[in-house]
Amino acid sequence: MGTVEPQVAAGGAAAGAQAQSTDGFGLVIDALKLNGIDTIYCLPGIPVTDLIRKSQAAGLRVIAFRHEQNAGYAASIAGFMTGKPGICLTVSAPGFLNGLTALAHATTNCFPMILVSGSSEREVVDLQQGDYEEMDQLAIAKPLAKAAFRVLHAEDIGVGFARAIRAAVSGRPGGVYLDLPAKLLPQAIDAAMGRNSLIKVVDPAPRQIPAPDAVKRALDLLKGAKRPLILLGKGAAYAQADADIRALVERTGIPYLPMSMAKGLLPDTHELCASAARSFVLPEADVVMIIGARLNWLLSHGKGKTWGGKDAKAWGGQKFVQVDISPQEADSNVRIDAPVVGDIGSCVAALLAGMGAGWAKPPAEWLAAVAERKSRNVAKMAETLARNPAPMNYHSALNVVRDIVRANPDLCLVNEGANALDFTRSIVDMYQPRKRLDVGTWGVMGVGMGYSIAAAVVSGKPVIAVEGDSAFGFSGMEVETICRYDLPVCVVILNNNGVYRGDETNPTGGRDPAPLVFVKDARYEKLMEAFGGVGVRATTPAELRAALEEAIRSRRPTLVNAMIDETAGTESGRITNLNPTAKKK
Ligand code: ADP
Ligand code: TZD
Repeated sequence: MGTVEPQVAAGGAAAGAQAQSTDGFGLVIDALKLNGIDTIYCLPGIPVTDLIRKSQAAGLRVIAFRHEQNAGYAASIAGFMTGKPGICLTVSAPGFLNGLTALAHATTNCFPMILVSGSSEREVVDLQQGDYEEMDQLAIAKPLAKAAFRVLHAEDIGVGFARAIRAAVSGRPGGVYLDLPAKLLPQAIDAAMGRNSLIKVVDPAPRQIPAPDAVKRALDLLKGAKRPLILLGKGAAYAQADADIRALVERTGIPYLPMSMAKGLLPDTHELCASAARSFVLPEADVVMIIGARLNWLLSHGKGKTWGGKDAKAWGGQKFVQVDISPQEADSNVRIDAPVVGDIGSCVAALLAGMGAGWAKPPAEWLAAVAERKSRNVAKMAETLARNPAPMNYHSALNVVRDIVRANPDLCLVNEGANALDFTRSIVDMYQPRKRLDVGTWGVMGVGMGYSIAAAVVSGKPVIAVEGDSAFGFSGMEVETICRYDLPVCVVILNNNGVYRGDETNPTGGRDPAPLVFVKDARYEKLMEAFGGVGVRATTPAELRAALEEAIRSRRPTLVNAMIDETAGTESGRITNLNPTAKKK
């Protein structure tokens, strides 16, 4: 078992008379280590303070946050980046609830994560007698988690973690809740018995091989296509089948569109990348192969005008191949003509094998039409990026970030906001897989600092977080955590003085500000300085560039307050159509 001493577990009971025993603390730590989990994202307090201390003493990397939601988001994205469940550890009731948003987020985004929360005494909770931080946490977590478990006896800790790990990473990954009542942790048991009770999970995410007839059906459909398209989602990025996915795209010669977090799976500058022709290829394609993406709102549910349908609900006439590990995903929005169910690595390998030699590339007219549309849009974008207005706007600021990422393709780019999100996604090219980390399926605000911290911890590489000023506010206090752990995170706030934009006024003329605006010219950079990091206020692209270059060179925690034209944004960014009341501005 490696980490377990001959007599007593790592965090276990004291030496001497009790040398033959271990306890719940030690078993939790050993269960994690035994399964290759080396980091926990947490916030201490009753009843987990000692568990956190002992975890650090036993050699786990312990990252302690200022708010559990951020620790939870960190765990969720660590799960996405590594394929191992990210661990978030919290106290009971309110700490648990703070972590729960991130657990639900992990489940929604198919990220493997385990929320481990201490809880108060079952006897008191079940009789509702008013214990300290009393709450039936297991019942509350269940509908939001892929699975939820409670461990009552120290000898079951091994099983509890094994089940949680399997549930988090097997099949479609998701968030798992593990409830550890306060009384469990100090429970002493015989050390040998404890050791034997631990489980090293064998093959936690077993390969799921697709059926040969399903693979053939998919290939037949693709073969007959005149205008084929491949859609890569974050499931494809998660699967870590990077080389095979690239080979599939290149050998078929089919243009592809990456979803936001699949950017960089192949470099965005790849000649078959059709991002710059998105609004052309979606309605024009006749066969679309979706790999690790869902036809949810982000893809207009596979129908409507985006797909060439004659109205909002109409089918555009495309045929779909869908490669996914979840057999229930097909037909969720439109008919899937060729579902291929299995893990993406196995499915893509089977598709490559099934293609054989002599696969004909798509018709030249299709490739030429895509290329033509692409180059037109790229030229238009280049023109916009070359402008240098005063004050800065999204384009002139993001043109700098784009250059920095091109020069440092292994850095992680965290991104949230509305306009700050949409413009960054379309302007900043990504070159490597799993480097773009953003708001995901919910379009949630608040992931920024938790993601940045985990990205720095997991990758050891610099992180740039491009944040709307509203988005930053949800997790901004974690700049202290960034400074405390001295992480190479550079936060860039695209500051337009408000939510979406900063120029609204109170229509009554009263003293209160309009609900979408913030304090004008807020000095966010001072927040970073307060904890010993570097703060920069940038009003020009040149100042922004210098600050970013220095942050990457020095690896010091940095916050650049990039002042943007307060009239530059659009309400709800690109999803104004989903906002029932937005005026198109
Ligand atoms: P995006 O937001 O990028 O469009 P989604 O989160 O909607 O992506 O979809 C991801 C899909 O990938 C989910 O349907 C999930 O079941 C699937 N998936 C995740 N991991 C794997 C895997 N290893 N193999 C196959 N499918 C996977
Ligand atoms: N709360 C949560 C948790 N998630 C959300 N998505 C929202 C509220 C609503 N919302 C958005 O969808 S974007 C956004 C909010 C509040 C902030 C947009 O302002 P910003 O970015 O300053 O972050 P831009 O660049 O000014 O648009």
